[in-house]
Amino acid sequence: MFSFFKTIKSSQNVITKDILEEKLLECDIEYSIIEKILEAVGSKVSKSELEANLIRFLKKESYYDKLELREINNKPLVFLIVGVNGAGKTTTIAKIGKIYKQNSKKVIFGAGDTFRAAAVEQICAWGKKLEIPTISSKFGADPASVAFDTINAAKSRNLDIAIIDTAGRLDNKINLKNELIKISNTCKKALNGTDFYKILVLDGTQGAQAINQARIFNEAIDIDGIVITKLDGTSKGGSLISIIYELRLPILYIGIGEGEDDFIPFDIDWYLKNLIDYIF
Ligand SMILES: Nc1nc2c(ncn2[C@@H]2O[C@H](COP(=O)(O)OP(=O)(O)OP(=O)(O)O)[C@@H](O)[C@H]2O)c(=O)[nH]1
Ligand SMILES: [Mg+2]
Repeated sequence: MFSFFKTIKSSQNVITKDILEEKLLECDIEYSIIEKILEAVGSKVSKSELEANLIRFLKKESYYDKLELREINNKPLVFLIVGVNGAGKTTTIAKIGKIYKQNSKKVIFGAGDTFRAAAVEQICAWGKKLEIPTISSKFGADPASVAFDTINAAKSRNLDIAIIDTAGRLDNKINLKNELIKISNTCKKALNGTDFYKILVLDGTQGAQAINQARIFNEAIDIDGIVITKLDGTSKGGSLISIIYELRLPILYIGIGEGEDDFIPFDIDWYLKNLIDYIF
């Protein structure tokens, strides 16, 4: 069973606030957030007290309880996958595709990253491995036109799910935003004005940087939900707390490896239990 925070259990019931702060820092939780979580506690903290404070902070103050992916019932159901270079977009597309395929849905991929050399080959290789068709164009082609073709192929073949890859360049904020808006508008046009999901992929080892990236993407195209990758093999699970608190967007899945099965739905209660079990 995957767990974020790996340690030898101390089985203590009460620890000092200083040790608790140290442990939370070790998990990569930002100090300003730790201060907020521990605002009301005394010099010694019990397991149940920490639990109550975390719940207050994450579920009430950040309204996480009310955050859910909005419902869209389109056919095809379209996912536009965005994020910076190397965040894990293409791998995430494979993982989402596999889940839908296992649920007997007919899936198609769109190779919308026409910018990075070998990006088209990478998604086509995933498509081949998972037996999911992939719509692609040549290197340097207009990504919006690939998105358009992918949605049209899904419509004409009566498929359920279309998942569209994008390039992750962030060298120029204005260009990135313009490109995102163009692809997003094109998807909407291909869907005759109906809705689709815009999913942001964030590298979970990037901390505050990931939050800044998310803001830029969210400003350009309203993001519906987040996937956080690379949470395997680190004790960095604590960065999720900042993401939850700062962005107030639903975290849908987390990536815990490079394979197509290394993907688990995110559940806030499970996450909090992991964190608390690490400390006590
Ligand atoms: N350990 C680990 N590696 C991951 C995870 N997700 C993706 N990767 C790896 O991270 C690297 C980048 O992943 P990609 O899926 O190619 O990322 P991308 O966002 O499509 O990158 P660009 O196409 O360059 O923008 C690859 O080596 C992946 O195998 C994860 O959850 N855990
Ligand atoms: Mg990619």
